[in-house]
Amino acid sequence: MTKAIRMMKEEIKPVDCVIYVLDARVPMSSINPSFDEIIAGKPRLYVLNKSDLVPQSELNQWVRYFSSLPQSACVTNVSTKNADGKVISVLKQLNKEKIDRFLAKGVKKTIRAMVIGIPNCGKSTLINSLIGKKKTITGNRPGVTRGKQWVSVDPYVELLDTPGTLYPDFSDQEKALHLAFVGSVRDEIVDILFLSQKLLDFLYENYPEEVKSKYGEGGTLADVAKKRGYLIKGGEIDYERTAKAVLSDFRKQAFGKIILEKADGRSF
Ligand SMILES: Nc1nc2c(ncn2[C@@H]2O[C@H](COP(=O)(O)OP(=O)(O)O)[C@@H](O)[C@H]2O)c(=O)[nH]1
Ligand SMILES: [Mg+2]
Repeated sequence: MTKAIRMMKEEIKPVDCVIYVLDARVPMSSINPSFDEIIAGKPRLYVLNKSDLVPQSELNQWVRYFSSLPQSACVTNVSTKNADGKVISVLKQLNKEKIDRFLAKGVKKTIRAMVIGIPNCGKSTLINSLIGKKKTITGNRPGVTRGKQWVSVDPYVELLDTPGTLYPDFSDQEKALHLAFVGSVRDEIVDILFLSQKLLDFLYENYPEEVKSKYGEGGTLADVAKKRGYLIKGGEIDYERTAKAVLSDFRKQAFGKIILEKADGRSF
C-alpha cells in the first residue's frame, strides 16, 4: 500500500467531502480506481485543475461529463495558480445543510475536505492558493507532499492535503505515457528517449502546426536535435539533451494549449 492510500484510509472517517483534483490535460488518467473504495459514500467535488493549459471547448465537455457522474456532487474548473475561492464557496454550498443544521444548535460546524489526486495534479498549489500563503509544499515533481496537515482556509472549511499516488496498473501503455508526459510519473523511472519520441509522435499527429513551427518538419528526436543544434562534439546528436528539451518544452506550454484526452472518450 502506498503512503497516500494508507493516509487516506486513516483520515477519511471524519471527512465531510472529498475534493478530487484532476489534471485537465489528462482527466481520464487522473482517475485512480484505488481511491474508490476509500472515498465511497463521501460527496465528491471534482476540480478540473490546470485549466489554463487546455482549450476551453474541451474543458467544457469534460465539465459536462463529470457533472453527469452519479457520485459527483459538483464539478468546477480552476487554475490553481490563481484560485479565486470558487472551490471554497462551492464546498460550503455543497455542505450548506450540514452547516445550517449545526448552526441551529449553536454549533459552528467546520467542513473537513480531503484533497486527493494523482501526483503533480496541483493539490498543494490549490491549498496554498486558497490559504494565500505558502504553508504546504509544492513542487513540479511527483511525491513532494509529506506528512499530514489540516489547514484552515475559511472559518467553516478545513482541508487536508494528501500525497498523490498513481494506479499501480500500468498495463495500459497509453495511460502510462500520458501520465509521464504531464510529469505525474517521475522522469527518473522512465526511459526519456522513448517517452519524448512518443510525445513528438503525438504532437506531430495532433498539433502539427504548433510543433513544426518550433521543431521543423521531421518529427524524430534526431530531426529536432539538428534543428535546435543539440549536438555534441563531432556533430553527433545529443539524444539525452534533446529528449529533456522536448519534455520541458511541452510542460512549459511551448506548443500552446494542448489536451491529451478528449471527453468524447477518444484519447489519442
Ligand atoms: N499551469 C498550471 N500549473 C499548475 C496549476 N496548479 C499547479 N500547477 C503546477 O503543477 C506543479 C505541481 O503542483 P503541486 O501542487 O505540487 O501538485 P501535487 O503533487 O498535486 O500537490 C507545480 O509546478 C505547480 O506550480 C495550474 O492550475 N496551472
Ligand atoms: Mg503535493
